[in-house]
Amino acid sequence: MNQKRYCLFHKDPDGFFSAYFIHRLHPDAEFIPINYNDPEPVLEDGAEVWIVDFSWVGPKEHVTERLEALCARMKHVNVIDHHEGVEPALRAVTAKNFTLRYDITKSGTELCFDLWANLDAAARMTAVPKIPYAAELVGDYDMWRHQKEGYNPSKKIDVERMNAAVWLFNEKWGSPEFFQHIELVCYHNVGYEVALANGRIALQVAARHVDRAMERVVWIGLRSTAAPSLYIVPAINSAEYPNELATAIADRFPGVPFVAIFNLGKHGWKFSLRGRGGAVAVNEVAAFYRGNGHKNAAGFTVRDLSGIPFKEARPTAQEVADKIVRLIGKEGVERLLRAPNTLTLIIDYGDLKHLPPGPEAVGAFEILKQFMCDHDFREEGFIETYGKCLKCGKIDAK
Ligand SMILES: [Mn+2]
Repeated sequence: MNQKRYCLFHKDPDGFFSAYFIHRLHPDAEFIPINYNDPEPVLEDGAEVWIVDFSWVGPKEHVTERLEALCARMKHVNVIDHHEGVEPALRAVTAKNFTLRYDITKSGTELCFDLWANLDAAARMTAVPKIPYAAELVGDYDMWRHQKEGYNPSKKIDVERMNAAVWLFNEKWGSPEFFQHIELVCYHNVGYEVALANGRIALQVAARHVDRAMERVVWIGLRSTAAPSLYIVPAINSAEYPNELATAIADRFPGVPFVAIFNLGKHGWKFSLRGRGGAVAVNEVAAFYRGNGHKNAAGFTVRDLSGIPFKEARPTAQEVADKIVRLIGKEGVERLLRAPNTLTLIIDYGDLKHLPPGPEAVGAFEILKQFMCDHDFREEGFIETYGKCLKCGKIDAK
């Protein structure tokens, strides 16, 4: 009977391509896509196990003991990884049947390619080939090399397109058809070109989703285990593109301590928090809601939203007008409208000053005007000039 083999690979493009090169080495292996928080897969004892672009399931602090336990059951365990922070845990594994290939400077794809290419070249007594360009692009994305200074700009676009394209592969991850697809993209021009074209469309779709989602920003209140304060942060309800959305919100609201993406999942409302590298560690926020993660990326799930206050991202023009009238009364509004720089005054009024000049501020002004007389003030040019009612001349703020 053949030796039973498993290959556990990380559920991302770098993991997919890592697994592809292990597949070239051991096409008979059973390929299992996996993430840190996934349940431990059921593996037959006595097998040979490959764990690539990844270091076994569960929390990182238990990696050593879990790998030791796995080694005790298996014929041999190979780990090929490059993820930061896990190296000490991997080096601490002492089992004799454990082989570690770890290099923080290379992608999982490169590490697995190197292993296969060297063995293959030695067996054929040929020169070691160069890594396929598609695989290089996937590895560069994973290593974030395309975001570093000096990276060729046209290659950067290809890196992003290729990574987006790989997420679109619709064969079952780890199936023979899936690896055929990767092979096509790596070794056939048409496969490569089609992937890049698909990736381009995928990025366009993502950009449009982000644009639309940005119109649904809400502000939510979240607590932390580390401080008594309630953080009011911008959030977007979306099941898709959490990373792209987090970047987009953070760019739009540069002063906030962190941002959140949330959606209703199988087990409740899932919140993903993204920190800004500042004073607030989002894992301490997640911990308040029994979640976990890292300083700049963490998450939690709640059964319902009763403990999380929501409000609209920005007051509408009507809300601003209502609030000003409530605060200073109709006479106050009348005074305000007669004053010079009325728009500025409205915008700066108390806690409403976060309403920036723009369509909403103009809208608020328009609503306020309605308190001044019964005529329709929507004639063009009125707002810009703080003019008077063209019918009764009641307001003159000049
Ligand atoms: Mn990787």
